[in-house]
Amino acid sequence: MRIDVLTLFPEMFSPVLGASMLGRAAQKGILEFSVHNIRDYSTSKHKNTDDYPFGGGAGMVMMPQPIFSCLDTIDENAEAYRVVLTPRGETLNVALAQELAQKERLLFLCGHYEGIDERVMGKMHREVSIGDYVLTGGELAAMVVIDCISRFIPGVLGSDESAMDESFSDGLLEYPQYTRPSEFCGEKVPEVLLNGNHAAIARWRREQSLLITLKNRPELLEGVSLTKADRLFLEAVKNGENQGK
Ligand code: 6GU
Repeated sequence: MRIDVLTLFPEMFSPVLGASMLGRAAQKGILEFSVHNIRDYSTSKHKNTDDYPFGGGAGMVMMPQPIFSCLDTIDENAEAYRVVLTPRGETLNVALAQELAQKERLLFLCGHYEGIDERVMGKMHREVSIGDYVLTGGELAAMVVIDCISRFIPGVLGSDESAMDESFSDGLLEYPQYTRPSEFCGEKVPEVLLNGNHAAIARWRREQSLLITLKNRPELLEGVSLTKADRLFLEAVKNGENQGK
């Protein structure tokens, strides 16, 4: 997948796109990143990229000219699926990440200042936010989106890793994990994980996922298909009849 990023702060991207899983995916040729400085495309004498808002008000607005020129240069045949990062966008979730992961070519425009000239929005396919808070710019949000979608692209995760078995994929939060030693600072790993009874382990993990979801994100339970055993378990927990945690 080719990923273009349009930003006023290209230097923010190299540490993230060059490291860890994303860096390895780029080395393997699975992901191909190209980060473009919007300022390079400004035709004004001082390479301006923002101007005062018509109608007045605080802050500056990103000008259309540098962004249009950049788009015309790097995506002249309009082949990329174009996403603008802005707090007014739809909120990123697993479904959106999976949808974006199917595209052959993605382009991310990072918003800044008080906003982007609305005529730019007509050139984009999607407006995306990463949550209900405001960042100083869309760069961190773009990196979050890129990282999130990369996990759904074949070959990015190792063969024994899976984007399927984790928090949110079945609508529940992830169960607790332990590794050696089986006792550390007086704290023991739950016995059920040590005895090789895979059905018991699966049930324990499911119940832990239910407990953690109930505690941290109870609203998520509304959207989960619960088995009869799940329902009985949650009832028992709510009635205070339960369970270690
Ligand atoms: Cl995409 N941009 C900015 N500036 N703030 C945000 C955001 C995006 N998503 C959440 N907050």
